Amino acid sequence: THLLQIDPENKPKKRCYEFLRQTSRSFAAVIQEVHEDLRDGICIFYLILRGMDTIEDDMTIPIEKKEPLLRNFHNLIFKKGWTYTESGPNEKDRQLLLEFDVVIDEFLCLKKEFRDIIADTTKKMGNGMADYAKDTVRNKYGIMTIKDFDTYCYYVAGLVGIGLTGLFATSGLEDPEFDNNIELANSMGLFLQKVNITRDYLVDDQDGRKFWPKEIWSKYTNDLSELKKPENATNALNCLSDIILNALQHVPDCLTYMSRLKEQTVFNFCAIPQVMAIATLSICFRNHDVFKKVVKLRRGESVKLILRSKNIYEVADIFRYYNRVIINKNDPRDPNYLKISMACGQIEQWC
Ligand code: PS7
Ligand code: MN
Ligand code: MN
Ligand code: MN
Ligand code: MN
Ligand code: MN
Repeated sequence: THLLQIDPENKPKKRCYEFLRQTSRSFAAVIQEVHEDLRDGICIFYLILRGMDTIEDDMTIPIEKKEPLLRNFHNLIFKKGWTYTESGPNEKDRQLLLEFDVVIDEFLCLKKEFRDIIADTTKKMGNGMADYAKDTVRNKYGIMTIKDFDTYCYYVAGLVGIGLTGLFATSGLEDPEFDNNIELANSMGLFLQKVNITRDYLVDDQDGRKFWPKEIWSKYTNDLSELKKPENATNALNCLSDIILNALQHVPDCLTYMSRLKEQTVFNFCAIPQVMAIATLSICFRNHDVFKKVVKLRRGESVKLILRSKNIYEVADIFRYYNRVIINKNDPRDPNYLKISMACGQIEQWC
C-alpha cells in the first residue's frame, strides 16, 4: 500500500510552481533556478506571502474581516484543506487563494527549520499589515512619517529579507552564522519595496492607496494625488527625487549583503531583483512618465542584466553604471540636488 502514497508526478508540487509562474514572472524565473535544497522552501514562502498580500491588497474585504485574517494567517497555513473563496472578482491572484490547500500541503512537507522561519515571518508580517490596514481606515493620508515608512516596509519586505536570510543559513548553502546580518537583510527588502512604491505611484493612486510618506510629499503638495496633474510637474519631479533619495540610502547595505554571499544560485536569486531595482530607479529619476504611466525596464535591458549578474564585481559595475545615470540627470534646481549628489557619492565609493 505504501506505493499508493507515492505520487510519481507530484501534482500538488507542480501546481505550486504553476501558481508561482502565474503570480510573478520575475520571481518565478529566479526562484526556479535556485539550488534544489532551497527551491521548494522559497517557492512555498513566496506563495504564502503572495496569498496574504492578496488579502491585504483586496479593498473589497471590510476591515472587521481583514484584520483577523491577517493576524491569523500564520495559523491558517497549518490547517489542512483551508482555502479562501471571498476575494473580490478583480483580484489577480484570486485563484491562488481558491486552491490554497495545495500550498498548505506542500508547506507541511517542508523541513521543520524552514516551516518555523516561514511561519514566524508570516506571523510578524500579518500583524504589521493588520496594524497598517486599521490605520488607513482612520487616516486618509496613509503613511505619515519617514519612520512609519520604514516600519511599513520592514513588515512587508524587510521581514522577507530576514526570513530568506534565515533559510539560506539553515540550509547550509550559506554560512550557519549568515543569519546574523539582520540589518543588511532588512535593507535588501526595503530597497526593493521602496523602488516598487516609487514606480507604482500611479497604480497605487488609482487603487486609492498612499504609500509615499506625508512627511516627504507635504513639502511639495497638499495632496499626494494632485502631483500627477500636469501643472504640478515641477513639484512632482522634486518630490520624486526626494523619495528616490530615501531609497538610495539602502544601496551600500545591499551591496555589502551581496558581497557576503557564497553560493552561486543564492547570489543570483538575491542579485537579479536588486539590479532590476537600481535600473528601474535610474529610469524613474526626474522622469515625469512616473505620473502618467507605468515605467518599465525594456525587455532587452532586463535580459542583459540577468545574464551579467553572476558575481559581486559585475553587480557593483552595474550599480555604478546606473548610479552615474542618476548623477547625470541630477538637476541643480532640484532642492534635493546636494543630498542626491552625496548619496550617489557614497554608492560610487562602495563600488
Ligand atoms: C519569499 C521570494 C533576497 C535577502 C509576495 C524578495 C508585495 C517588493 O504588490 O509583486 O505587485 O506592487 O512587484 C518573496 C531580500 C511579499 C522582498 C512585497 C515574497 C529580498 C509580500 C520583496 C514576496 C526580499 C509583500 C514583491 C518585497 O513585489 O509588488 C519571496 C533578500 C511577497 C524580497 C510584498 C513586495 C514584493 C516586494 P506589488 P511585487
Ligand atoms: Mn507585481
Ligand atoms: Mn500589499
Ligand atoms: Mn501587492
Ligand atoms: Mn544561526
Ligand atoms: Mn506595488
